[in-house]
Amino acid sequence: MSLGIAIGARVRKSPYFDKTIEDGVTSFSVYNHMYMPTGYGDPLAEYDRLINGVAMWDVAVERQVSLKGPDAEKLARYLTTRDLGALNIGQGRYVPLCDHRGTLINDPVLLPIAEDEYWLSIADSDVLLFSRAIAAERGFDVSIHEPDVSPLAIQGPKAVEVVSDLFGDWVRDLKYFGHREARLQGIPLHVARSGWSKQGGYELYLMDGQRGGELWDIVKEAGQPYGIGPGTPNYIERLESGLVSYGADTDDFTNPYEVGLGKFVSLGREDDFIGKEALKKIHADGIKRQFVGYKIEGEALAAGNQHKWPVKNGESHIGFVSASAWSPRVQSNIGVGLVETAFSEPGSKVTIQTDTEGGDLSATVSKLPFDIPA
Ligand code: THG
Repeated sequence: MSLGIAIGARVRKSPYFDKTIEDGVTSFSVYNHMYMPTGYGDPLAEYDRLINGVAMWDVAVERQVSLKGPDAEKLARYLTTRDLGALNIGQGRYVPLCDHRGTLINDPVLLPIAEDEYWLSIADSDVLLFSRAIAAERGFDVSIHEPDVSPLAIQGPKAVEVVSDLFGDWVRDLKYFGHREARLQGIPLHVARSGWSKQGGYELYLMDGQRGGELWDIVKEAGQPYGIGPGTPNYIERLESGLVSYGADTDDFTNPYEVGLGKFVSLGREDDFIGKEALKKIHADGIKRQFVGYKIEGEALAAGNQHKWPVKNGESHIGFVSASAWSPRVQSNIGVGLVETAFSEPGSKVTIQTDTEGGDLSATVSKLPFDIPA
């Protein structure tokens, strides 16, 4: 089967778009109304670079929602479920956002940029619209817009070498989610220690979309001694690591407790935040589903199930598998998804109704992240 995605003027392009084409991108998804590279035609090489070397990813789709003005901090705190405590410029936090029903609507990284400016580095949903409406309804004095900022991720165990060659040894001292303004041959950007993998790395938040091609070339050149190559947020590694993919793993009823983000919900906060009342009730009632791993029997699966595969106990539908692949490190097919809590204990046996030639496959529920044999 060979399916295409239409490339046109309606969907937004990353500043690195032309460079990703030059470097052989073979597939895109759409995320925050932009094309996002999802592969360069050699998934195992891309996986190997991330696990053992270094890869560069066009993640310009991680758009920033800038909250700016006297009430920016107040709005940031009101939008997030987390108790942010003291917030210092140059730090960052992973901050789930919920709606008034306690449903997860995004899982951004919050970056305090200035006393009166906060960026939400967002996953795939319209936080700009939501936060503008909330700010207006609350009468907050804040302006909200999407700045010209486009992250380029450098991920993998050798990322630190590439980034310190480019910027200096200070990048080694950045804490996780820490960020600092810098320039690279005059290109304005923020260097952050972050990225959607557990292999370590950095993100360069390009602040001039006209200079994406230049930045791409500089990073590619600096990475040559370390064997850098193109990659994308990695389908297999994120399953192994148990990172939640908002939209893939969640639906319109998913709360943060179900997907392991309960530790970022601070019901004890004295101030109000969106979803607080609903989340109190959800917490008191207990969750009905939980995000788990699956070890799946059968032939090696190609990465990426097109549909959410139903998970069954006999004939009853008890959950789904939102993503699956063969894991070279676990040496098994693995998947993730939500399952009813009665079946969420590691070791539970379930049946997965795949849409592959293998048909129904037996699977065992596993904890997340998966154990990686030494
Ligand atoms: N980069 C940037 N913005 C983003 C993403 C990104 N915005 C949203 C999207 N990814 C998904 N959200 C994330 C972002 C970071 C992490 C997980 C999901 C993450 N988690 C660590 C972990 O789970 O180990 C640390 C969490 C913690 O303890 O605070 O890094 O990729 N710019």
